[in-house]
Amino acid sequence: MNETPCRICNEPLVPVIDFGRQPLGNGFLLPDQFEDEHFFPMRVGFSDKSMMLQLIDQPAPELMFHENYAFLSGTSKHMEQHFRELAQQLMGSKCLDNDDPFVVELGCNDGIMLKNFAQSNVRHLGIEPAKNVATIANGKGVRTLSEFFTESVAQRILESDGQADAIIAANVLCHIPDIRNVIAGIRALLKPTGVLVFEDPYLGDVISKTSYDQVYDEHVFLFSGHSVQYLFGLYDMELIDVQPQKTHGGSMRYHLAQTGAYLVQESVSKILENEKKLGLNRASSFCDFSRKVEQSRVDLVSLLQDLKSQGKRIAGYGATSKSTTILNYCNIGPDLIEFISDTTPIKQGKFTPGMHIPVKPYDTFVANPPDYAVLFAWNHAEEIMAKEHGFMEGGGRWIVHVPKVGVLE
Ligand code: JHZ
Repeated sequence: MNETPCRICNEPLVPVIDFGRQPLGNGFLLPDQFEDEHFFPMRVGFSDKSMMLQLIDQPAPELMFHENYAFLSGTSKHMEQHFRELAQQLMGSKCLDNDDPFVVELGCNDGIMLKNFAQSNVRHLGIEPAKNVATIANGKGVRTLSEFFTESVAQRILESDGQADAIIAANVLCHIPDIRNVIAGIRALLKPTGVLVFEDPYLGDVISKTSYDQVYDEHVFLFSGHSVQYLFGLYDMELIDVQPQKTHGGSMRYHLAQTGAYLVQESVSKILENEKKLGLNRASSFCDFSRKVEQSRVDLVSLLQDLKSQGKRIAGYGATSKSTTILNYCNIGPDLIEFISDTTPIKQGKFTPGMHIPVKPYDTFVANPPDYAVLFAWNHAEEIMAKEHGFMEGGGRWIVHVPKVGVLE
């Protein structure tokens, strides 16, 4: 047993996997910052009581989310569409069916979702701790406060705007270590008929696809129906619906409300039943996952070394936060991967966290295509394949690591 207690139930955590020393997932940096780079021991633990898979240690939030935060949601066309559809679904839902609905989004990033509410003149408020990203959202006409959402921020919003009909959080709650304080704030801010809709990478997909790259500093929790039900039950809230999503390599959209306020959909019992079969509610089930992760590392490193020994040039596609875990856990550096192409200007010209592989603009990939490209942005595969015919026609090949390491034919 490890001594760090569960952030939800305070019981000791059972360590299930150790990824070793890891840097910040989005800590892209310049050579003069190499020496002071921040590392932390990335171990994952599980509590049989709260059924929550979580990081045992996590760097301070201020180290991860600040005025130079590197990830912008709007870099994917598919994600734009995904959030437009979610906004439309919510605008037609029962909880917003009144004269002056009010919607709050936690971690609204660059306003990718709330801009849809802003364009429809729905009263809204975004909360985004990363200042540079909040400025972009405000620039799009999305009313955004730049701070971390807490119970006391919820009180301030209550005084200025009143209770919310819906609170949304997409790829946000799994980042927050002090989640209990945030849920207390959500509970206070929501109307009795209000609904919380949030989505995050789903533990069931991570386990079934061995997508261990979903574990990095920012993702302190990997949720399941079981852990979400336990956690919100502490605040007299219940799961009323769940909807699996394709985004981020397999996510789950959870709908929650005050206990008894809404009819609970059948989807909830179905997902819980399925999770029991997969063993997502027991620490002992993660031994097999841990073995598969280790095998994935061996397979990826030997594939890259083999190609390199044949004189092939290898690059990466998408300097994702997820790739930070892969590169550091597998100890893959510039000797194996020449550069990683990424469309996000703030990452370009910098080096990847920990392994210091150069990040280059997409033009470099087009002008000087490698023989092989590791698809680090594998969760955007559909969108990327649709626009990258030229790479394969020119003889280029994709290397994937999810669900199994291999070369796409
Ligand atoms: P992408 C981030 O994770 C961080 P990441 C965060 N912690 C989280 O939870 C999820 O997002 C939501 C580039 N790209 O979406 C853009 C191309 O270069 O997998 C991005 O840098 N060309 C908040 O970083 C990266 O790849 C393209 O055609 O793992 C994709 O990052 C496309 C589509 C993307 O999230």
